[in-house]
Amino acid sequence: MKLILAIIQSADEADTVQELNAKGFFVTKLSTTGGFLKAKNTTLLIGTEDEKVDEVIDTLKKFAGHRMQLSPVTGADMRIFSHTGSNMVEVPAGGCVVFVLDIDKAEKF
Ligand code: 2BA
Repeated sequence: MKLILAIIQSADEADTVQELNAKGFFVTKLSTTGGFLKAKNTTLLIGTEDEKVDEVIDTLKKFAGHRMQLSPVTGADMRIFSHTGSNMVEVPAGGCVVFVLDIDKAEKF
């Protein structure tokens, strides 16, 4: 048995947890704060069998990992991007820090 501790961006929480639940994983969400930047983030606790750890990590990568995503350009930025003919711009999103811990015993009662 393993306990996966995943610190993700709060914006990615809903989709990530929904996908993990749909795949049958149990998840606990904690509202946390980064010690360095003091920005809110979310820490997920996921207890699972050893052989399912990779499936959890793949899901975290897909739904919460670093990626580029399209975002609408607004306000003053419109002038900078108006020459592209699009009001959408690619911005970096996501980011996940994962720890996998060995669990000696897990019980529910
Ligand atoms: P990341 O390394 O991607 O970390 C994102 C968040 O994940 C961190 O938020 C923290 O909440 C958690 N985290 C990361 N590594 C951890 C660890 N070893 N133990 C416990 N929690 C951990 P923040 O602390 O606000 O850090 C935000 C970003 O600032 C970090 O992104 C990293 O790029 C930078 N950073 C953090 N601490 C730093 C330090 N001491 N010196 C230089 N840069 C630092």
